[in-house]
Amino acid sequence: MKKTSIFILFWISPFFLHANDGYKLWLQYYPFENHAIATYYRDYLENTKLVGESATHEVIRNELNTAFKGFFEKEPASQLVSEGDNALLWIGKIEDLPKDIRAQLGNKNTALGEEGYLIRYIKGKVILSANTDIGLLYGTFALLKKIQTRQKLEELNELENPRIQLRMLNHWDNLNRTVERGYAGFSIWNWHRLPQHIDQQYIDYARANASIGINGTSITNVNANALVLTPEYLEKAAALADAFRPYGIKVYLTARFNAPMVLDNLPTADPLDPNVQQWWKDKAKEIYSYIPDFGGFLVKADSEGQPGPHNYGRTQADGANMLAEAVQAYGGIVMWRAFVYNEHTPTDRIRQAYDEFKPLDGKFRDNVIVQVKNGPLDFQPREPFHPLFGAMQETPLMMEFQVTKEYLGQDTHWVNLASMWEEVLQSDTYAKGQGSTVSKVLDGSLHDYKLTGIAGVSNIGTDRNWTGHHTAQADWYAFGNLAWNPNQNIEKIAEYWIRMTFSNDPEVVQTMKGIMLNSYEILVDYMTPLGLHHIMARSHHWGPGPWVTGGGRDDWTATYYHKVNNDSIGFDRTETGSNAMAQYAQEWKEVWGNEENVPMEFLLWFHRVPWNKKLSTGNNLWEEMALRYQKGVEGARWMQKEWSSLEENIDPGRFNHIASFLNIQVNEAEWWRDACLLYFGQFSKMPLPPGVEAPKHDLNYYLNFKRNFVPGI
Ligand code: BDP
Repeated sequence: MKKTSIFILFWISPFFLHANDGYKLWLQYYPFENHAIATYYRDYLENTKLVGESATHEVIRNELNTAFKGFFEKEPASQLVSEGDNALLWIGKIEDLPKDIRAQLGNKNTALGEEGYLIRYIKGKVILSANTDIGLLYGTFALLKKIQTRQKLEELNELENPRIQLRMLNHWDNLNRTVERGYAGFSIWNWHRLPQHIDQQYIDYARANASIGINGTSITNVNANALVLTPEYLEKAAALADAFRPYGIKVYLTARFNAPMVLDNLPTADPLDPNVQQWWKDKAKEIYSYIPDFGGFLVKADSEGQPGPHNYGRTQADGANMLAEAVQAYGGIVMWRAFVYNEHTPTDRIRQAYDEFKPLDGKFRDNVIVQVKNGPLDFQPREPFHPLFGAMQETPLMMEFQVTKEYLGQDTHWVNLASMWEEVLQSDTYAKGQGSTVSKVLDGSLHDYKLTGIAGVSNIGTDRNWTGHHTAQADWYAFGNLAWNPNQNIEKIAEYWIRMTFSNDPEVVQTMKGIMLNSYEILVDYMTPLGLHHIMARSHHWGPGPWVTGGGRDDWTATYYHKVNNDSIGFDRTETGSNAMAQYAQEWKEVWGNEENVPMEFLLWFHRVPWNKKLSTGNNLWEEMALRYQKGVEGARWMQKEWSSLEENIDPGRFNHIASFLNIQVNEAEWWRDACLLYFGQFSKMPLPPGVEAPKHDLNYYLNFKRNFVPGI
C-alpha cells in the first residue's frame, strides 16, 4: 500500500458521539479517523526536537502536548523531545539549529522576515524554523494545521511572512463588562479580578489569536472611558499584556480625546495647547512604565458624540499628531479612525470622511495610521469599498472590518463574512491604474506605506463557544487569515476552518463549505437587496426598520438613505445628486454612474430609480426587489435543509445549537422580507409578483414589533 492512500479511508470516529461545546475553536485536535493516519503522523510527533528556551518555546511545547493528547488520546512520551539527534521533526530558530540541520536548509531562509517561518521536508525530516520565537510559534500552528487538515508532510516546502504588520482585534468592551455591539455574552476581560487573577480564557484567547497570526489587541471600546488611562486600570491592562506577550500579542488602548480634562481637570484638550501636549507625554511615560511594549492608542474622535480636535477648531491631523508625538519615543503608534461625520449632516454622510481626510494626506506623523472602515457608511451588509482607499498616497491607511455582526443578523445568523471582505479587498481602486486593489493599499505595496495594518471589531464574549453562533468562529478565523495575507483564497480558509473545527469527513466539508460560500448573498437578499442600506431598526439595529424616520439625527434614520416615495426609491449619488461617486476613480464612475449598467447590487446605493423602471432582468424595480427578498428567504431555508443532512456527521451539541439558530435565521429572513415588502409596497402600490409568499402579518404588526433589552447597545 502506498503511504498516500491512507488519506482516503473511512471517516467515522467515536469522537462524533461526544457533544462538543465549541470552546476549543479550531484547535480541536480531535483523534484521527483511522489507525493508518494516526501512525503516519505519530512518527513525526513522537520524534520532535524543540531547540531553544524562552517563554514562547514553553507555549510551543504546551501546544504540541495539547495537540498530541487530542490526536492520540494519551499523554505524549517524554515531552515529545526525542533524545539524540535522530528527531524527525525539528523546531528551532535558524541560529539555534544544529549545524548539520541548518546546513540542510541551504540558503532557503534568506527571505524570512521577523514574524515569518519556514517548513521544509528534507531527506525524511521536517524542519520548522524562523528568525524569532514568534515566527516559530506561528510555524508550529501552521504545521499543526497541516496535520489537522490531513496534509502530507512529504510535500512541505513553504516560507511564509505576514503581508500586513499590524493584525489587530478591536474590542468594543466597556469597563463594566458590557460589550458595545457584542452578542456573545459579556466582555471576557474581568477587570475586577485583574490584575491578580489571570483567567485561563485569556491564555486560550492568546493561543487562538496567535494560531491565526493576530499580533495586537485593543482591549477597550472606541467610545472610550478615560478611566482606562488611570493607574487602577493600567495595572490591569499590564497584567493582560504580560499574559499575551509570549504569544506575540501587544496591547493597545483607546484614548478619550478629552482625557486631560476628565482625569486632571485641565481647562482644555486643545491639541495645540502645550499643557495638553505635556499631559499626553506624561501619560505616555506612565503607561510605558506599566507596559514596556505598549502598542499605542486607537482613537475615535469627532464622531457620534466623542470629543475631538474639532471642538477646538483643529484638524484630525493636529489631534493624531499630538498623541503620536507622545508615544513616538517608545515605539508606539496611533491608529486614528476616519469614521468622522457631522451630526448636522451638512452633506451626504458617506462623503464626509473623504472630504475631511483627503486634504490632510501627508500631514500625519510617521507613527500615525488612519483606520478606515471597509465601506463609506457603516458596516452595512453590502457597501462599495471606502473611497479613501484610493485617495491617500502619503498617509498609511489600515482597514477596519466588523467581525461582530451588528448589521448582519447579530449572533443568530450564519453568514460567512470572508465573502464580504474578499469583495472589498479585491476591489480595484485604480489609484495607480488597473490592479490597484484595496489589498495592495493595505499591504503597503501600492503606495510604499511604512506602516500597514488591519483591524477587526471582535465578536468574542463570555459565551462558552466564544462567539454566540458556533459558525461565527469562522469569521474570527477568516479575519486572522486575511490579515496575514489579504489575498488568501476564502474557499480554502473556509475549508480549513471546517476541517479543524468539525471534521475531515468529505460530506461535512462539502456541505458546510457550500452553505458558507452561499450565505453572504443569501443574507444580502433577505436584508438589503439591490443596494438598500441602513434600513435596520433604530439603535439596536436588530431586525428591519425601513420606516425609521425623525428623531434627533437625520443620518441615523432609514428614510434618509432610501428616500422612498410613490414614484421611486434610492439615493442619487451621481452628479445630479450628492455626487459622492466623484470620490471614486473614473473607471468606477463609468460602471456605477450609469443607471442602465450599474451592477444590480449597488443600484439603489447610487441611483434613484422609479418603481416601474424595467431592469435588465426583465422585471421592474418593484418585482425585482420582491423576488430578491423571496430568494433570500428560500436561501435561508436551503441552508437549514443542507445543515439537517449532516445530523449523523456532527456531534449533537453543535449540530443542535446550529440547527436551532438556523430556525431563528429562517424566521428572521421571513420577517425582513415581509416587513420590508409591506412597507415599500405602500409606495410602489403594486401587487407582489408570482412566487413571492404573502406576508404572515399586516404592516402594523411589524411597525409595532418591539423588544426590550436587545443586546449590544
Ligand atoms: C456604529 C455602531 C456604534 C459604534 C460606531 C463606531 O453602531 O456602536 O460606536 O459604529 O464604529 O456602527 O464608532
